[in-house]
Amino acid sequence: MAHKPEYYRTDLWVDWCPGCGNYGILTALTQAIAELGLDPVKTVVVSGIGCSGKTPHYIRVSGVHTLHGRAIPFATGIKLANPSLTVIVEGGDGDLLGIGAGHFVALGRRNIDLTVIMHNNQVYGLTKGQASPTLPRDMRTKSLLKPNIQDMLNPLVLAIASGYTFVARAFALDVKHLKEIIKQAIMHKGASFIDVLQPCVTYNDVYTVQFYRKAIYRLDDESNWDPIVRDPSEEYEKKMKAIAKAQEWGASIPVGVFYHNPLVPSFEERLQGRLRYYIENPPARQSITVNGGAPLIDDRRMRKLFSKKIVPVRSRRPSD
Ligand SMILES: Cc1ncc(C[n+]2csc(CCOP(=O)(O)OP(=O)(O)O)c2C)c(N)n1
Ligand code: SF4
Repeated sequence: MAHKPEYYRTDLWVDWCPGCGNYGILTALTQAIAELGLDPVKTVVVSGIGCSGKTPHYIRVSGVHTLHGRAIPFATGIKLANPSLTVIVEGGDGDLLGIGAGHFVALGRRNIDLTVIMHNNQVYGLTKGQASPTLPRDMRTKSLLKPNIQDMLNPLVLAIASGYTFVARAFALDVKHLKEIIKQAIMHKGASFIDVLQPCVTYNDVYTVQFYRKAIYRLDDESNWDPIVRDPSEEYEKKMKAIAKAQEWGASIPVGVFYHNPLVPSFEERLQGRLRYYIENPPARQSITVNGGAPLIDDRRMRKLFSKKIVPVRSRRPSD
């Protein structure tokens, strides 16, 4: 049954700073879920820690607010246990590309059907504005004593190189465009990534709303831009073009879909190739008990399973 976006909003007080780009992301995500008519019980929003990490509290679907940098592994477990769910990750640039960088890369390699929405404000908002991995070298925001000493990571290039099969960028305050990109990302069957340019009005006085409004242009407006891979032979060329475009930054910043490859098998399809009944009978549907409540794996069963096959299981320490 279709619901209006308001149906998907909780009554909780939203405590982001007035003017924060996160409001635009929340609105776009809620509208996208409503327009796709997603079942709130079968839709899961998973976040890490940060200002961005509060998103699941404000949206009335299933949700988990996990640990800093650990949203992707949580989401991976949820999706692989129950592939019928729609699972969306909300993370900051620090969360996903700092402490969570290894998990970010692993998701691309696996091409699990998850959607990652990155709130990219170039700073660590919740911990008061330290430089995040997306802040360019020599930039100095309001909260930094000295210009940034480290080089930046380009999130789009990293996503394409890691294997994400849908890679896009949008601006948090262009809600309509962001909503359309989120819908496309959710509908894509594979790992999708959206780099959302999200002004942090409290700690980042370099990448402001005004800055983005002046610099942003739409890839859709370029008559010859076509990011979709329709034949495996196009993959290399489309990736290279997307990587080149992703490096435009400064006076002109492209937004839209950079790369979309629907031909790569998802991790769930790869698993189905090995475990014949994986999709019909995934882990979430399987019983974890026997004989009316005893755990499937207990000490006795473990001993029986392993004693003959691998090494004898000792019941006591050798010195006892
Ligand atoms: C393991 C761990 N390390 C550090 C922290 C402290 N911490 C909390 S939020 C945060 C940074 C948040 O920045 P970002 O992920 O960019 O999100 P934002 O707040 O900007 O949305 C840090 C370092 C933590 N909670 N856990
Ligand atoms: S600190 Fe920045 S990112 Fe966090 S709520 Fe305030 S404006 Fe938004």
